[in-house]
Amino acid sequence: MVDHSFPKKSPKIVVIALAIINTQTETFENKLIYEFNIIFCAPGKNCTLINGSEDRCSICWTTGAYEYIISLKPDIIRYMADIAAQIEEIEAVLRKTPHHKATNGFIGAMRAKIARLKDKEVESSSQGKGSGGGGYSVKKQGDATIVLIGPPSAGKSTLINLLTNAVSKVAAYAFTTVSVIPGMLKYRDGYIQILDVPGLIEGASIGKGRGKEVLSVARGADLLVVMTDPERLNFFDKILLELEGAGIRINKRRPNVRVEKELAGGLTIVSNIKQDFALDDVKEIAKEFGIKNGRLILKEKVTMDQIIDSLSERIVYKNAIFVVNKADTIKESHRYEDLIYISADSETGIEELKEIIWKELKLVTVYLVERNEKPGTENPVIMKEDDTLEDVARDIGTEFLAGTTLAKIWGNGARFDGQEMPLSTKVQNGMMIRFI
Ligand SMILES: Nc1nc2c(ncn2[C@@H]2O[C@H](COP(=O)(O)OP(=O)(O)OP(=O)(O)O)[C@@H](O)[C@H]2O)c(=O)[nH]1
Ligand SMILES: [Mg+2]
Repeated sequence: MVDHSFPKKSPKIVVIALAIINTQTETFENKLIYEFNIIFCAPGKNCTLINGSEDRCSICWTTGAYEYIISLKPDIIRYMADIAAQIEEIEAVLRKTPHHKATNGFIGAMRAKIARLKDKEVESSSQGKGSGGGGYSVKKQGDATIVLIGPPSAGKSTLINLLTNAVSKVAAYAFTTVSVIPGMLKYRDGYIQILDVPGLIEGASIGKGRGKEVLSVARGADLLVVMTDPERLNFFDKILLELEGAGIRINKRRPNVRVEKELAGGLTIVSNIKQDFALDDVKEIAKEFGIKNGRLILKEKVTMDQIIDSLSERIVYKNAIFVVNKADTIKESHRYEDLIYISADSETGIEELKEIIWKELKLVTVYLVERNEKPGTENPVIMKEDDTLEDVARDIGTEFLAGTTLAKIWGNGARFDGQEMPLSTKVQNGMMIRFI
C-alpha cells in the first residue's frame, strides 16, 4: 500500500530548518515569504498565505508541523495580497452577473481586468525572487527540456532516476521532492533535460504546496510529462485545471488574433468570420490591455476568453503527454487506450515512453558534412522540426553564415544527391548538409 498521508515530523525539525534559513544571505522574513508562501503560520489551524487565502502553509504541508508562529507584512506581501483581493472582488461581481448579450461586453472587460492583474502578479513574484532562489531556477540545458508534473508519490523521482544520471530521493510519503532536480537523458543523438519537481496538489496555482514554483518551472518546459498512477486518474483533470489557472494552456495553439497598434485614430475590431459576440464588446477588453488605437484582427472564430489569452503576457502554450505510472499494480485489461502506461519500478514501457517524448518534442537529427568529406552520419546536430538550414548554420557558429547562401543536401529532403538549396529550406530528419 502506498501511504499518501503527510509525514508527521517533530516541530523541532521546523525550528531547526528555519534557523538554517536564518543564517543565509536573504533575510529571514523574505525567505519565509518566498520559500514557504506564509504571512502567518498558525499552530494547529490554517495559516494565512501570500495570496491572502487560508490553508496549511508549505512548512505545514511538507513537515506536518503546526507549531511555528510568525506575523509579517512587508510591502511586497501587501501588494500581492492586494492584487489577490482585487481579483477576488471582481470574481465576486462576475458570479453575480447574469450572462446575456447585454452583459457580454462587461463580462469580457472584467475577465480582461483579472487577466491583467494576474499578469502583474506573475511579474511581481518573479521580481521578488531574485535568481537561484531555493533551487527553483534551473538553467535550461541540452536540446530540449521536459518537466515531470504529477501528484505527490506518482513516481516522478523514480522515473527521472531511471531515465537519467539524476539521484532524486524516492520515498512512499508525499512531498519527498522539495526542489527541482535536473537530469539529462541521452536519446538517439540528442540530450533531453528532465526536471523532477515537487508533487502538484489541488490549489497549486493559488500557492498550495510549492505550487507556484512548480508551475513556474512548467512554464519553461518544451514538453510536460503529466504523470499519475492508476488509483488517481482523476488527477489528470485536476492538474490540467491547475495548469490552466496558472496561464499554461495545454495541447492548444495560440489563437490567431493580431494587433496592429497606432498612435491615434481610435480602435477598430476586424473579423471576416462571424463571431458569437458583438465586435464592439471586444473594445473594452483591448482597452484593459492598453490598446486604444489601431486594429485588432480576429483571423479565426474565437471566444472572448481566447482574445484575453492572446493579449495577456502570462499565457503560454505547452504540449503535454499523459502517463500512468505503476502499471504493474493493475491488470492490462484495465488500461485506457489514450493513456501511456509505464512502470518506473519494473522498467516497463520505458523505451516506448522515450520514443513518444522524442516525437512530441519534434526534434530532428541532421548531419553536417565538411567540405572535403563524403556525406555521412558522423556529425549529428539536433534541430527542431520547423528549423531551416539557416538555423543550423547559426547554431553551429556565426562564421558559417558569413557569405553562405547555399547548402548541398543528401538524404531526406533532397530530390537528388548533393542538391543545392537556399538557406530558407526546412530541415528534415536524416538530412545531410554541406554549407557552400
Ligand atoms: N508499484 C510501483 N510503485 C512505484 C513505481 N514507481 C514508483 N513507485 C513507488 O511510489 C513511491 C513514490 O515514488 P517517488 O518516485 O518518490 O514519487 P514522486 O512522484 O517523486 O513523489 P514526490 O516527490 O513526493 O512528489 C515510492 O515508494 C516508489 O517506490 C512503480 O512503477 N510501481
Ligand atoms: Mg519526488
